[in-house]
Amino acid sequence: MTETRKTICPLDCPDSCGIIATIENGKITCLQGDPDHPFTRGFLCRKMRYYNERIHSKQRILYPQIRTGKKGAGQFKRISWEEAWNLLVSELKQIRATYGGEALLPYSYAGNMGHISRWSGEPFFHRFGASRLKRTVCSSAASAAWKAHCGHRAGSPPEEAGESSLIIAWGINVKTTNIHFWPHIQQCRKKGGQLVVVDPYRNNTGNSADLYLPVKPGGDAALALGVIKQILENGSVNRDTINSQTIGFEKLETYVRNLSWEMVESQSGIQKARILAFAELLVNNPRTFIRIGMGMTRNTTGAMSVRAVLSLAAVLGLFDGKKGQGVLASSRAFYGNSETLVHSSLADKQTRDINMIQLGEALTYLKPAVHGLFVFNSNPLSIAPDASRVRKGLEREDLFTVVHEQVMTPTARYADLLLPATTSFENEDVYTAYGHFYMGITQPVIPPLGESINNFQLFQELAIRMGYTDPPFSQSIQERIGDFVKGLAGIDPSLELSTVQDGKWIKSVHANTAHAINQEPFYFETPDVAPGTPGFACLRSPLEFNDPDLVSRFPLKLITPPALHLLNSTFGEYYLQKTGLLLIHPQDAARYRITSGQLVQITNYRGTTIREARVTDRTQLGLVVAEGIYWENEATGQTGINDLTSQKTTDMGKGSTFHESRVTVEGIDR
Ligand SMILES: Nc1nc2c(c(=O)[nH]1)N[C@H]1C(S)=C(S)[C@@H](COP(=O)(O)OP(=O)(O)OC[C@H]3O[C@@H](n4cnc5c(=O)[nH]c(N)nc54)[C@H](O)[C@@H]3O)O[C@H]1N2
Ligand SMILES: Nc1nc2c(c(=O)[nH]1)N[C@H]1C(S)=C(S)[C@@H](COP(=O)(O)OP(=O)(O)OC[C@H]3O[C@@H](n4cnc5c(=O)[nH]c(N)nc54)[C@H](O)[C@@H]3O)O[C@H]1N2
Ligand code: SF4
Ligand SMILES: [Mo]
Repeated sequence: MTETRKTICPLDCPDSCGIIATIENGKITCLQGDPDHPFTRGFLCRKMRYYNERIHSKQRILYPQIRTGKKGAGQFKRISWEEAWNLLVSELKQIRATYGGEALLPYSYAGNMGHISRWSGEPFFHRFGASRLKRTVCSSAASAAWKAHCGHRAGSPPEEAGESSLIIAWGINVKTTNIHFWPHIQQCRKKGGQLVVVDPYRNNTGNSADLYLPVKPGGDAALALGVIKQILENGSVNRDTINSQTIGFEKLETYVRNLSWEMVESQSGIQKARILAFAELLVNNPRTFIRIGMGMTRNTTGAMSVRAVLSLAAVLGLFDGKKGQGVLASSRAFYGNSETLVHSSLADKQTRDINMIQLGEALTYLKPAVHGLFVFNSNPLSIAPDASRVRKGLEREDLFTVVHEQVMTPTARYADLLLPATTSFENEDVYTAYGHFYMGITQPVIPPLGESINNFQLFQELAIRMGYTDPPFSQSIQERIGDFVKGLAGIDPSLELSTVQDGKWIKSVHANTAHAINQEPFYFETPDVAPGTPGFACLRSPLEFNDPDLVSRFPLKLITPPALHLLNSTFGEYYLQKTGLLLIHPQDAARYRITSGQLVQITNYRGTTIREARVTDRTQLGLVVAEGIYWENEATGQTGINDLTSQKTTDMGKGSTFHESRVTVEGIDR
């Protein structure tokens, strides 16, 4: 029997695509884009088009297992769920009795973006009294910067870009990470509009740009403030816009007027003449849309970069809300009452916070020590920075590690207890998006495979077996979805929930007003910043890039953005034999005697890994680029790219600094 069902892509991607799945005899045989989805309009990226193979693959973990080999060896024995529950409950009870609740650390992120799947562990961990994971790895620097200057604005609907005459992709690789924004760029260009890409290397999107600006990594604030300086100096600033829509321009104006062009050029890496030309382009195109990516935030001045670009947008009047104008960092189309998901009131006290970026530190140095690690919806050994520290932690014999997973990830290999997880196609959930203004609710497409259970079931059952009788633990998944959706800002209150299940799209009410001259003014100056940081956008230097000791030992800068065919570390099982490429500038390649195709050892004081060199002028002198989080490989001893990245955090939001490492390289003979 063949039938089709609608669902939503669960992956951590701004597009949150509508999907039509074809099911034949209980198996998903085909996945296609849903033409009715207003933003993603019927096409899927390559990763999801073949995701049915991953769902039904031999690599799926389908039964509970316990470790039989040494930690990391990936040797396990099948057990029953009853045995698994008994072991889990007795280990957790023992950890709590011996060391206290905070000795347990949950570790989860966004393997499945469904709001229920993502947050279903929180009620349990609050009730247990576990340490609290601060989930800062992705967008916290950008969010802190946005909130400080824009307050509760939602950002502009991306469709508006199609009406623009100029689109700036600033620190975002649209063609790789936000592919459904591309048709709007095409629409803009068809009518004679232009695309500018600001990025330290000519990425996939930069290759197709009308203008590419090779900013220094961490140099965006200098570029943005340089443009403001030029707009002020040549008198094209629109005082009416500034007076009517913004607050606190004076200090920024004085600061920018006093900035030297030498400073702007040296920090941005862009010559003055090019900055003047960029300023002219912006002033001549009032219908400009700035799409801000996460890439520019992943260094120790990341929040400041966003603050400066937002300040430039405000000077240009892009928050005005006229046709074709816009600024989008990530959509806040819907925002919910998170309490309906996390139930923090179940905690009887405030327990300690642990930043997920500093997992290495938490597992190796932190006192009182972590003795239980509960991983789900994430693959920390691959995605967290400073992986050699994380690995050291996972090797500890006095650490009990539970991993709830779909496939045998590098982290799963270190589990003491391994539990089988469903894919999103096997359970219901609710999805909003961070790249557009639509949400939807899904039903299971197929029943759970093997003995796999979903995140919600896992924690509901565990809570009951721990003896917790609080009401949230007897909720059904439908009740949790209902609670969450009821409180969502962005939904039309008259909407009947039962009418929108299964492939109907709900448009945020903010989509109509979001970018209009409404709500709040833009604050050039804000008290809402980190201590010691001025309230307005200004220049700061990235810490690791400019550390004189590290500069002398590790002459090259490294950034590590996503690859087209991976989604963070998801799909890594397909590329076990691949090291991934390292892009290196021809002059650096000559200096280190490296040729394309050669293997290179990349090293710094944190760790080392191997990649295949690609000599290219797509990157700038002094900068190497490693796209993609390929898995480490126990069999070959190959480590991952995050062995080189740092646990340092951003200037605001305590976010990640994946694009700020210093390294050296050495060619190795095959
Ligand atoms: N195919 C694919 N798609 C993905 C992902 C994936 O892994 N693969 N990951 C998803 C996730 S979780 C996220 S958060 C998003 C992230 O997607 P994006 O928002 O695009 O962020 P990044 O890919 O980290 O970086 C984007 C660009 O920023 C550049 N960059 C690095 N440092 C700087 C800088 O200092 N200044 C400027 N201007 N640019 C800089 C990088 O070179 C890169 O080209 O993508 C999502 N989509
Ligand atoms: N070097 C470097 N590192 C980075 C980044 C970078 O640009 N460079 N990007 C960072 C960013 S932006 C992010 S968002 C993080 C992402 O970090 P993670 O959210 O950990 O992302 P994934 O690597 O996709 O791993 C998710 C895992 O969850 C599993 N999974 C999927 N669905 C479910 C489910 O329903 N239940 C359970 N139990 N498991 C499930 C998948 O099989 C997968 O192994 O990585 C960060 N790491
Ligand atoms: S990964 Fe992104 S582009 Fe690909 S199907 Fe999922 S939401 Fe769409
Ligand atoms: Mo992310």
